[in-house]
Amino acid sequence: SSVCVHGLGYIGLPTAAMLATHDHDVYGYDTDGVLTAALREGDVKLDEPGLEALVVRALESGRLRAVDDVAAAEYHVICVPTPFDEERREADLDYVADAAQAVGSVLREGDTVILESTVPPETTEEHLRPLLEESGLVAGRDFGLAYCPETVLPGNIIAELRENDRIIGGVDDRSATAAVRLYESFVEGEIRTAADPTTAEFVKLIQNTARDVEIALANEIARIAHDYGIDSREAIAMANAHPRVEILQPGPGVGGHCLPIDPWFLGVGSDSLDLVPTARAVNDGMIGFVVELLEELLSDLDGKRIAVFGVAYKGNVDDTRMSPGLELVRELQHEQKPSTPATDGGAPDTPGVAIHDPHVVDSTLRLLDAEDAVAGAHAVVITADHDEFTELDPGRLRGLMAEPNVVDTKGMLDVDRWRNAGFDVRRV
Ligand code: SAJ
Repeated sequence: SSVCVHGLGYIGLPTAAMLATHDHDVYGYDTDGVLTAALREGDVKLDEPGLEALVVRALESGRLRAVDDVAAAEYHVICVPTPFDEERREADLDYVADAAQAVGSVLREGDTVILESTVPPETTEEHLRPLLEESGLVAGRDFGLAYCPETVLPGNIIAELRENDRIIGGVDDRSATAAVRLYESFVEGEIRTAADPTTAEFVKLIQNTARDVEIALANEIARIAHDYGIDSREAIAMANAHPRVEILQPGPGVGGHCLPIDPWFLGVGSDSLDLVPTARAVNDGMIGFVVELLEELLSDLDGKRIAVFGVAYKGNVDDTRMSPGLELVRELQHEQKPSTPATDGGAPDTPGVAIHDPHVVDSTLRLLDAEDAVAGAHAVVITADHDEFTELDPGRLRGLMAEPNVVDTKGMLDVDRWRNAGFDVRRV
């Protein structure tokens, strides 16, 4: 079939390439002309294992074309960002609206439109549908309309795109059947149809909310364990030996563009959120706990230099959206304000805070290599579990630091090795 994929980010680009390598003729459309031009040269800016190879293969086959104008196609798959508007406490659906308008301009009878972006319940029916019907065509009668959430894990996108189960909610049976036909061409997992798009939207949100709440429990356990002088990771590992207990791992909080946001989408049309916002607050509060651990080591943070290792939102990705590492940088800059004021725009270049991240490329951050970051520092804090950090040589770092302290928020360092090298170690 012919497919136009709208939005070539972390989801749209791999989806477009996957479809193109499964015999579809794919137009990859993005409003960012710089991005599409780079793609035509085979230049993939996202740090995702296997993505560049897949995209290059798709481009070389001639079945994937990165285009600057929306193309007519039998299927339109919308994969645009849906940020959370903090002030209005609602989803920002502007990109969805723009995509709907683009689709509407080329929509024909018999085409099928599929929304993949994460959205509050009822968005497909109440928001997208009327925008598309401005074309004069009617959903369910003249064209198909379905919601099919992506569920892939950054860092493992290509495998999960193929292997994960999918949920499809169509506005009617024909829409659902048409959407199923597209996904079954490359999905090896099970494809399930939900009663309607709203149910499918809800399912996606409760998946991410479940994970957020489960991580909050792990984080709260870590704080309680700390009060008792217990190693929380050891305790959790033992607890998990029970056949019906599966506690997740504590850390510096929950980052990314999904888990910190999706629980709020759930509450856009409901007053029944109670546990969920509390869990959010627990996760957001973990940076405060990390600062407490630093204060245990240094008593006073003022005038101290802290090296923050990992400003990606999690290990082995380059994405810094809502990252705990950056949140810590801001918090430390704030703590140190009197002697070392932060510059405007939140650009973390306070002399008291140094940043190192082997995955992140970001010209607005002053990123240093590991040794420059620890030079003269009083503590290192690990805030993302990048594989590279297991290779750090504590003996060598110690020689460069003002004081040998480390806070490992991800429990990834070999504690004995760091202690033997003279470090005072704290772990979340
Ligand atoms: N984290 C912990 N402890 C854990 C697991 C994760 O603190 O035990 C933290 C991570 O460090 C990170 C955050 O949680 O800061 C989120 O990481 P993640 O790997 O759990 O998930 P994401 O945000 O990368 O991707 C999630 C996934 N959702 C679920 O697993 C239910 C993914 O499958 C979704 O497709 C994605 O959100 C999305 O796009 O919605």
